[in-house]
Amino acid sequence: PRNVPMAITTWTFKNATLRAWDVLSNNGSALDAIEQGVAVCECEQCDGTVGYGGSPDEDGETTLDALIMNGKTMNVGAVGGLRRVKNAISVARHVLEHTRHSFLVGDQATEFAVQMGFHEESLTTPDSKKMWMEWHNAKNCQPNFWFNVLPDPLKHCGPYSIPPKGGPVCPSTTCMPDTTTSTCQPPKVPVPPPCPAKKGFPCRACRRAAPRPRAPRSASLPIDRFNHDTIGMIAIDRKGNMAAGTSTNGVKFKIPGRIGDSPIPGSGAYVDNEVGGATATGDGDIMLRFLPSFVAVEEMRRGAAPGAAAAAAVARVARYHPSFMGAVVAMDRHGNTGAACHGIPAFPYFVSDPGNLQEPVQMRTV
Ligand code: SD4
Repeated sequence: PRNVPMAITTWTFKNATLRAWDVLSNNGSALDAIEQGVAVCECEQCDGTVGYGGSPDEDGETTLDALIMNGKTMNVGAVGGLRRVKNAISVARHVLEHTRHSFLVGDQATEFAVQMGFHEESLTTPDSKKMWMEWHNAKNCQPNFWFNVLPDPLKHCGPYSIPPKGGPVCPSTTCMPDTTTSTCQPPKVPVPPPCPAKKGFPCRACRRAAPRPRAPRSASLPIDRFNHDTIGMIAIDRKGNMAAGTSTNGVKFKIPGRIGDSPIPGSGAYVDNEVGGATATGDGDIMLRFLPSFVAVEEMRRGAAPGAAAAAAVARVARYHPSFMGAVVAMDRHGNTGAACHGIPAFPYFVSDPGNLQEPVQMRTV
């Protein structure tokens, strides 16, 4: 192996990379480097998009997603929608090492964390409260209902093509055949009552008063896009063992319960000692459908260099979603690194520099 040990991190998260480097250069394991490096960002609330006090959901709560993967055993520990516990990456490591499972979510992930000795506390801060209040007041209730739903969700219904006996075959499960007129009709969804525009009215209660029309699969959320700065990290230690991990508080004003790409193995990160690792950041609702980290690792398995592998993974997503925003970083088992991005002017990432004791980590850009 050439550039070993080595760590690589998404975005400008220098302190996290320095911590990982510290662990690795003191003969620590790749798993420890990932856990401790990522934990730095969780404590520092890197860019407000990692850790507590950032990206409140529609209800104002911050929840955390994290993943850690061991490239030697191909085992995974992950948490999704973790509530009221700050150390998401460490809880994920506990899932990895103290359970036979891979992924715990929501309140039960919290319960597990508490049983493991983690401290339970609110993840809301004055900043996240203010951010949520401003958003909430600006929406004035009614638009809030529709906030995460595409306009005209029912327009999906189109005309049927072959009218068989007994009524038309309708093109989607949301369309109902009308045998009298031989047309496809949208289902009769009760129109949500407008919320009274009263200050402080609980929008969520209003939203629940009527069923939420389902957004079509192609929905791209009209949210404040690219509030995306998940930390993703890949490390290789002196023994040649590799690990990868991610941690994020997701996207701002998401529907409570939404989980993005970051904690999904193969999507947020993936690593295999025999090949290398990759991690992704960006528009998680789209990216998770394409498992870009898995794709990048498999590209490297087929012989691609890390940069080309990352580019192939990004290109796969872009083929279907030309306006998506995201990036993939990759590192092979020899410590060679590369990255690719799409839909953003530039994507910075940090790489440790084993040969340079003065500046042990360096920022690069694609
Ligand atoms: C998500 N992918 O939850 C995460 C957010 C993110 O950079 O940026 N990633 O969609």
